[in-house]
Amino acid sequence: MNRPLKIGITCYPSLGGSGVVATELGKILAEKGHEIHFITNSIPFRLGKFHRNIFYHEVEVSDYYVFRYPPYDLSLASKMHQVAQLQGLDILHVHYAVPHAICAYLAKQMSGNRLKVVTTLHGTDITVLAQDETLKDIIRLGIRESDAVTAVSNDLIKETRELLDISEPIDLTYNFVDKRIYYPRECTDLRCDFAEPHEKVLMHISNFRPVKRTMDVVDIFAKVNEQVPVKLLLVGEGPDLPKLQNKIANMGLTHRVHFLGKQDDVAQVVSIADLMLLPSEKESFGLVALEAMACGVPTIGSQAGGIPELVQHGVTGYLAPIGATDEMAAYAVELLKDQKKYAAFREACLKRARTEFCDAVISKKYEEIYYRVLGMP
Ligand code: GMT
Repeated sequence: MNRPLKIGITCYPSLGGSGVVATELGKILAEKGHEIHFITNSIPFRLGKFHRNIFYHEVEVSDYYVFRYPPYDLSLASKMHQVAQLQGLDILHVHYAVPHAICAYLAKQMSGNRLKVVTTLHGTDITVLAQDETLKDIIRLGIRESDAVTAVSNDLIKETRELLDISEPIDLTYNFVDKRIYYPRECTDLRCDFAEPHEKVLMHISNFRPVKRTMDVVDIFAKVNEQVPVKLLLVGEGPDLPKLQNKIANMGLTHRVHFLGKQDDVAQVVSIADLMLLPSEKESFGLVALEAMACGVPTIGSQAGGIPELVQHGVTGYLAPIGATDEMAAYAVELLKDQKKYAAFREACLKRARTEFCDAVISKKYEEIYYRVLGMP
């Protein structure tokens, strides 16, 4: 039996799936007896209440007047080093390559190479940023200098190898959900606030960035609405939202759409839905489809990135080529009209989320990686 570890975790504390996965992982590892030190610029939003074995170290940035751009990355690297020294960290686990993997590399140098660094790639840090010539070489450095690199899908591993010419091993660590939080919630009352009993509910949750193709969400919804009475619930905020609101108004569909804004209790909100829509242009994994799956909600989405590794076409949802909104709408109608098929999909969703993508399986995988890099097999 290996000893518990002292693990520093750096992530984006207030944004997106990578921060959610990093925070949930920290919570689970702390429950298993490891000591977790979050080194971030604010308290991770999913941390919630007090947790035994979890500590938070805030990164403060110098705003000295000569700086045109305050050097956040250098302050983070220094803080990582200080926390590693003071707390005796074994591992620094950074989520999202930019700038975290590079800051961790600097912290490791400062600690005389004693500290081990694990980097988890989440998606846009490779699929978007590694295509940017101003960042490509430094992302490659961060990856090559990590003691272990993990990625959230086989597709992301493949893209990383192709875009950055990386031949070192990359471990697969899928996103996961905590089954004590993600299960089908009772939501009869809540559902009544948004839909009549005879209406179905389609849902989309994202940061409303262009890669999410939210205009496709509305097109799919409008096409389904011609054949089945449906409501669309949009959860989250982001740059494409105003454009989307205009499109919905121009189509005369405002009365059938609810904008819920950002929501913390995703399991409760997702449980209202009959189907999740995820027609993304790029999606290394699609955490939201897993959250829906764990609540028994099938996804209709695109075949982008790692989505097919999560959503089994014809079993836990349906997938079509990017932009094929007619096909996606037809699949949605098929599932919504066939109660028997829908029940089978729902069961398959629950089973798959609980077995393949549960917290116990994936957190064990991360622990194995930590012990491996520390030479404690
Ligand atoms: O979806 C986003 O744009 C946010 C981004 C993030 O970094 O938080 O999400 C990425 O990481 C998630 C967690 O691993 C994945 O589930 C998402 O698929 C991935 N997003 C993209 O690849 C676009």
